[in-house]
This record gives sequence, C-alpha cells and structure tokens, in this order.
Amino acid sequence: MGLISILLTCLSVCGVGAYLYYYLAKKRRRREWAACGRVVVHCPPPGALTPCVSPFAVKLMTYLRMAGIPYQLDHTEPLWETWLTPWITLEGGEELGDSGVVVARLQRRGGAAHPSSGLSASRSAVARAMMVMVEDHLTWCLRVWRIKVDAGRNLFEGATSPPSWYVRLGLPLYVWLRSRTLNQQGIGRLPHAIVQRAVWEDLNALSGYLGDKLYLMGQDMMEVDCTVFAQMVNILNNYQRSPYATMLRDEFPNLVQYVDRIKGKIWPDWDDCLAH
Ligand SMILES: N[C@@H](CCC(=O)N[C@@H](CS)C(=O)NCC(=O)O)C(=O)O
Repeated sequence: MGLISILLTCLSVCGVGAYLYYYLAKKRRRREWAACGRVVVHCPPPGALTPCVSPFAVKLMTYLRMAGIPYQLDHTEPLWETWLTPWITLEGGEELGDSGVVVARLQRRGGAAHPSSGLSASRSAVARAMMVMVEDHLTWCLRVWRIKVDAGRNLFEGATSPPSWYVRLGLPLYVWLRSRTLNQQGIGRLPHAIVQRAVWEDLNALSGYLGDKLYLMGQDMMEVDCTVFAQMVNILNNYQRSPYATMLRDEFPNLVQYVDRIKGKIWPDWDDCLAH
C-alpha cells in the first residue's frame, strides 16, 4: 500500500470516528434533555449585561418565568437547525424553534390558564402588532447601528473576557455577511438618520400606548410585555453606546420605568443570572 493510500485510510477512519463521536454525543444530550422533566431553553451563555445576549432568549425566559413554567438552560447547542437562537426541547423531547412559535405552543398547552388569554380580538390585534413592530422592525433598525455604524464592536461589550484573536479576525467577515442580510432585508440601504427616526417612531408608539399603565395591556403582564421588555432591556444594556439607549432614557422615561418594573417582578435574581 502506498503512502497516499495509508494517509487516506487514516483520514477516513478519523473522519468516521469524529462523526460517530459527534452523532452519539448529540443523541445522548437529546435523551438527557427529554428526560429532565423541564423545558430546556437552548441559547447562548449569559452576557455581563443581560442574562443572554439574544433578546429573543430573554423574551422566552421572561415568558417561562411569568407563566411559572420550570426551565433549564443549555448552551452547548445554542443554534437550532434554522441556525437561529433560541430554541427549546419540551419535556418528552419535542423540539421547537422561534420564540414566537414556542410561546404559541406553550399557550396552547396551557389552555385557558395561559397568561395572555382573555384579551378581546381588537386588543389582541394591538398586542400582535406591537410584537411584530419590535421584533421585525425595531430589531432590524438596531442591527443597522450594530453592524453598519459600529462595525460589530459592540458585540463584545457584553462579554466577560476580551475576544480571542480568531474571533477578532473573523469579525470583518461576520460584519460583511450581516451587512448583506441588512441590505437584502432593505433597511440596511437607508441613511442612518432615517433609521434613527424610525426607531424614535417605534419607541414613541410603545411609550404612547403604555402611557401610565402598569403593563401594555393594563393591569396584567402578558406575552407582549415579555417581548417588549426583552427588546427594551437589550437597548438599555447591550446598546449603551448607541443613540438608542440615550433616546430611551431621555425621551421615554415611562418605558424605562416599565423595564424596571418587569425586572423587579420577574427577574429579582437578574444580577445572579449575569456572567461574572
Ligand atoms: N424570530 C426569531 C428570531 C431569532 C433571532 O433573530 N435570533 C438571532 C439572535 S438575537 C440569531 O439567531 N441570529 C443568528 C443569525 O442571524 O445568524 C425568534 O423569535 O426566535
């Protein structure tokens, strides 16, 4: 057997071995998650400023806490098959991705007892519109600042240790890929002044609707509050150098008080959930 054949055989054996190891570890993790008797939330590890750098994961955890559903966290597989985070494993092993889909599934399971039941059709429509506004418009505007204006530097601000050399090296590629996504979405092609104005309009709409109520829909906290809280707390903590944290603090104090209210109610252990 020539040297090349020996090398190829070794490479194939190592490849098959690595694949088998990965496959078996993945299966074992799934067995453990299905058997743990809780909802498992798969997401990136805690940041130094928020319990997770993904506001969608913070929304999901806030919802689970509000609904009194026990959960545990997993950071070994933060991305689902969609390459998005968060996703969950339900007790029994069912996997679901997308925070909105997950909440809808949990609500169906909870029946009439779920925390957003009882809204009239028109109030439910308003709640839905606000959720779509913050998750499918406001977040894109924020990403324009993060990626196009700040060139991704702000991504490291929630980390507890400085990024490694290879993460720094990969940053320009990540920024380039994300900029393409922003351009494809459309919002990335607009001048930043227009994007800033759009953020102001969104925050103004939320602040106006909240007024001096405790929660967006009145006295009771609901799914929409988890969604809006997560995005606002993200701006206040993970976007501190952006114009938007200042905008929120200076122009929309009722939203800042709302964030503090929900933090106090749902996250009394907020500081313990941060990376130290
Ligand atoms: N609609 C999804 C959005 C999830 C999402 O955009 N997650 C971001 C992190 S905050 C992500 O996974 N980004 C990875 C990527 O875009 O490649 C949800 O509600 O879960």
